[in-house]
Amino acid sequence: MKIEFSASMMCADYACLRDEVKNLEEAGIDIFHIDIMDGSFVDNFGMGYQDMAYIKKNTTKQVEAHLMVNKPYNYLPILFNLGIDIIYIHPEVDPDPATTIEKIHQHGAIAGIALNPGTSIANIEELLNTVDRVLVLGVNPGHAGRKYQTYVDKKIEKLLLMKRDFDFEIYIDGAVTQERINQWCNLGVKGFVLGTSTLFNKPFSYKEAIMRIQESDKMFSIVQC
Ligand code: S6P
Ligand code: MG
Repeated sequence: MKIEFSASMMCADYACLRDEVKNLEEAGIDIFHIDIMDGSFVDNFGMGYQDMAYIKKNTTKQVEAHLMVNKPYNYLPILFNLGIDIIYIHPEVDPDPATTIEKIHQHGAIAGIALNPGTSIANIEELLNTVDRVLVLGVNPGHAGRKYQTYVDKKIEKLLLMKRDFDFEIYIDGAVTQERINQWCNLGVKGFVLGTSTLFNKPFSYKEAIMRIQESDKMFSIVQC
């Protein structure tokens, strides 16, 4: 199974977004991850329309929007207009998440739900019938550089078991360290969102960062087989 890596673009250097996109692409990133925040669902503002438009226009890679906003359905027309490939909503702030997911599918995009550490699987289980992806947040939402909530491990384990009965893939966002990638990459987690823990603000290039991750991933696979 190929593991996918997303770059969390709120951690990028906005003084040179053009170079950032190019260097991340060349480094082998699979997806550009855009955190959209409304200052209400979380106490922060993330990226905006222009950022998404620029990145989408300047890459051939997939672009995903992680909507950390209330009423995520309000944002769909904008995202459809930009051709965003993957859309994650937080289901607890949508009164009818199944309809929102249906609309995303009707538009031909990939639909996912994002689960905060405190959001229980019991509350979203039926939605697992409808989504392509589940984005498990390892940190409380809204900021980069936050501490991993270790109780999330149990939720990932549960989802890995449930994946057998449903048709979705699991991705992890937040405090994705090398250790965490090694912990999950051979157990069925499909991808990881890379932020300050492994990719950004490092004394080495993005290419080297991805190489280090992939080499370790490979070594881990060999040990496991
Ligand atoms: C968190 C957001 C994430 C962060 C990412 C940063 O609310 O959804 O996408 O940007 O977690 O990574 P790190 O390694 O700094 O936690
Ligand atoms: Mg995110």
